[in-house]
Amino acid sequence: MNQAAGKLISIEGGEGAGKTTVLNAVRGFFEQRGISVVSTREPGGTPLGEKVRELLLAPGNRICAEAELLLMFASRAQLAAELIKPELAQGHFVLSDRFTDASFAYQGGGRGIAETKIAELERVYVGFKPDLTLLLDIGVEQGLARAHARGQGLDRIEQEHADFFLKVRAAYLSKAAQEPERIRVIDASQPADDVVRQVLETLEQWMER
Ligand code: T5A
Repeated sequence: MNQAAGKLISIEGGEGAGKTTVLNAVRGFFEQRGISVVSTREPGGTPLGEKVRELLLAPGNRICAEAELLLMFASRAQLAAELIKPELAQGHFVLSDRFTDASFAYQGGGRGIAETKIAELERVYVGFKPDLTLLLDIGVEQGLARAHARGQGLDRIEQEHADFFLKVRAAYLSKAAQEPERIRVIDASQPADDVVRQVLETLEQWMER
């Protein structure tokens, strides 16, 4: 791999998949190899994006599917312009807690917006995909149980029905099947140490390509 080139790595998964633990492990993996990593998240990651995130996640806000999709992309366009593109241009690695695949899964699979519409927004307003995506796959019940066990209350999207999350999971797995080189599926139902082990093996393999 050309170490001088910046790379974007995203971490995806349903609710309670364990992205936070994995994000820390991925950051550690690169830092141990002397590669500086900038972490960010979606929606959010910039001052504007964090305001959009509050709008999107506040329980009780009434947001139609199309507005939800466009707000996700507003946050993403700002993040791409303000942080991701400049960091990649400097040869840095960017680690993002979710990116456009989440829109395909949640607004596409979950809300039923056509994949072609989301792909068009991706093409016109983002213009790039992550170099590597780690998809933390977990059964919906198990993931929601973890999210509930955090005891922090549920945000607007977490309050959706199980059926919504079943569609989200199916859409993620379908995208991974379409792009198996970029999207690596990790079995996130395992204890945290085992999940991290799978992630580190995947990263080692990816770095050696
Ligand atoms: N969204 C986002 C869209 O709809 N479209 C989009 O385009 C984008 C970008 C916010 C929401 O926005 C939606 C998706 C989301 O609904 P978010 O901030 O990523 O996105 O919100 P969440 O997915 O809700 O993030 P969580 O913090 O809930 O999930 P994590 O990070 O996957 O879970 P984490 O790491 O906090 O773990 C949850 C709990 O499980 C435990 C942890 O300790 C924690 O208590 N845990 C484990 N327990 C047992 N075994 C393991 N292996 C464990 N790993 C973690």
